Amino acid sequence: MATRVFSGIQPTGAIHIGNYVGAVRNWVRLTREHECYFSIVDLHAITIPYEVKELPARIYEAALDLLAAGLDPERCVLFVQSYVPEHTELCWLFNTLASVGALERMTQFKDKSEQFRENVNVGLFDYPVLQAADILLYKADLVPVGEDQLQHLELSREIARRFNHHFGDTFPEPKPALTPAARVMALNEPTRKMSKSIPGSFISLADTDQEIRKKVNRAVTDVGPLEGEMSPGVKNLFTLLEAFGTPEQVAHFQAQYDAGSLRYSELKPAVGEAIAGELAPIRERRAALASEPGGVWEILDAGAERARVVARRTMEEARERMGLRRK
Ligand code: AQP
Repeated sequence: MATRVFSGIQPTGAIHIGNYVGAVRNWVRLTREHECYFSIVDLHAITIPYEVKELPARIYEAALDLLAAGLDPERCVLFVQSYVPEHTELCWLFNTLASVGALERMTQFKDKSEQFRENVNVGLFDYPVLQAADILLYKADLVPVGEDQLQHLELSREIARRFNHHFGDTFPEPKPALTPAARVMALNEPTRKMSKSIPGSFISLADTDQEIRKKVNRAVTDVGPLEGEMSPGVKNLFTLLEAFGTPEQVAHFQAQYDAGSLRYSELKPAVGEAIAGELAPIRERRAALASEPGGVWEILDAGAERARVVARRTMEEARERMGLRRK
């Protein structure tokens, strides 16, 4: 039986090259072999402060980026989370199985509560339970994730186990598919990860060649003396070259580095060139898709319809198992 895959991305800003090498490029590969569900998780995005007026455009832009980056709606189901209300219904059922203590231990909750002290809302606390519902609604067995999401995925597995134990075998325990690429760090602060919500940290999929080159040239490389260690900024340039360049280029600059003769004036343009080369066709597809009015929303509506077929079936089963339906 084909493996079912689920993953999501938040419409919290422009999709960047970190999201691309850390997630989206891998998603495209997975669609060649598996039944895949990819969601723009807007209900997760609203757990942190956001501009109401901007959200529809962010969702649209995220879909545009994903399609341009190679997700083919014929080969996967691409949809917006809130268009499939079963996500929140299953989340409620799962809330009765998730322990407050486990949620309190979630690193992301602790980090985000620190970051948004003025708005530590219940949605933020419940985020991993909604994530469990996202995955299990489709009975996904494989979830491509970054290392930072492993704790959440473990909770999804725990919820699946508890549900099956109390109400009968219903959900598979989803396994992580760890993304092979290294984490891309922020260009302006290479000790933090590149993030949509950190201005100056990222190169977006929609950036022009000129913007890409300029951003790479300005990337921070020196962060003070580090004895015998590659500085995080230089390491990040190597990460990018590994992700976008050729193995020969990586070997060439590594040899320069080892010999103590690394020249940023050569490395940075090579990195910029490699990124620009891979993003150019994506940007072209993006422009073509954007010129078809209604095209992207139609794809998302059709995706939500397809997702709902599976989601409704799972919900009926879950309600029945939990005694929420008359015999
Ligand atoms: N810097 C990164 N390097 C590699 N992979 C990354 N991902 C995110 N940043 C990097 C991977 O992208 C997928 C989607 O991420 P998300 O939208 O769910 O949220 P995130 O991880 O919080 O991404 P951002 O860009 O940092 O967004 P904000 O600023 O809103 O928090 C995930 O698989 C993630 O691992």
